[in-house]
Amino acid sequence: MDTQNQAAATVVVDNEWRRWIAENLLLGSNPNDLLQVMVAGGIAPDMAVTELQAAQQSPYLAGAQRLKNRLAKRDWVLDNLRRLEHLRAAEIPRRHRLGTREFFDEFYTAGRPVIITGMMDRWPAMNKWSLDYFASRCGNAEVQVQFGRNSNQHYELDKKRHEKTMRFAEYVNLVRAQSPTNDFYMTAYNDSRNRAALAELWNDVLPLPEYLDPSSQDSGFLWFGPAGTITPFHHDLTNNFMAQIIGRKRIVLVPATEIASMYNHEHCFTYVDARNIDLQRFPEMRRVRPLECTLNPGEILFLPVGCWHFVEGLEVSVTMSFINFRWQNDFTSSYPADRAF
Ligand SMILES: O=C(O)CCC(=O)C(=O)O
Repeated sequence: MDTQNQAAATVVVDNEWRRWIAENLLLGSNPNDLLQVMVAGGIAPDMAVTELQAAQQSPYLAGAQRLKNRLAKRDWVLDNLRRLEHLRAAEIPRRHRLGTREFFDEFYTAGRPVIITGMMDRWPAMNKWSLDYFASRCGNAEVQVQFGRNSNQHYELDKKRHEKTMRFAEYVNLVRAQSPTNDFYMTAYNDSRNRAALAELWNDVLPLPEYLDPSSQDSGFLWFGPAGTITPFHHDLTNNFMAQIIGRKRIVLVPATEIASMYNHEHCFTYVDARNIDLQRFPEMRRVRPLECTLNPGEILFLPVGCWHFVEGLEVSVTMSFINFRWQNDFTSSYPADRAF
């Protein structure tokens, strides 16, 4: 859009202006306000009026308006679910050794988060895992981590650019020495390399047949980092278990039904920072009711598909995440291909 040369009124209405007009008319802007912006942008008033009238009468815009109405109806359905959700207590329930049937009926199929306690008590990892154990058992393994995250505020979106390979013992020493920091973190994204390199550690993790399918290939992702790691607000494309082994994590959740207020600009991400929600920049966030919890070692958090979550490592922390549930968990293949929302 060319906004130069305002006084001479020589700017032509190009397709970028037309896209802007269409978008703003669909958003419900007053055509007179749009006219003023166009004239201030250097478009001759009569040309601006003609273009605005053409847009308002355009059958293309009428088609788009129809889709907008349909989306508004879907938003109404989601908003009803959101309002009903707000009638519940604002907390994530903790359930001790939750049974299969109860988990399935009350949480998995209902898309509700829950913290399950008492299911990891027999895991060898709970007693054996420590920084020393990691270094002594797998120190020579070559692993991949996310590195240099402090230099890029969009480090999660750009995670490919932050891959770094190093010996596991070297990484363990970094974690030991530099806490707290968000500059480096071994995440599930690094898993394709790490699962094979650290295979020995997987022997210390027991299957959870009450909820997970032990025959599945997707048998756990390792997250290991110093205190201070931040995984910004995003949602997963699957249901997910976070099983906490070492250290505590602070987690902020926003149910999937709140998506209309989450400023989801690209793929599964938002720029909203859970630590300091800027209500000037993101006013719709006033409608959202975040749920907060601390996940302790030995606890498993169920994160329903689409549920927004922000995760902060309060201490040196190790988590295993799992997606190999006994029930349908492929929501990825039906995810929209065009991810610029
Ligand atoms: O533990 C973390 O830092 C993030 C975990 C997470 O976001 C996930 O498993 O989807």
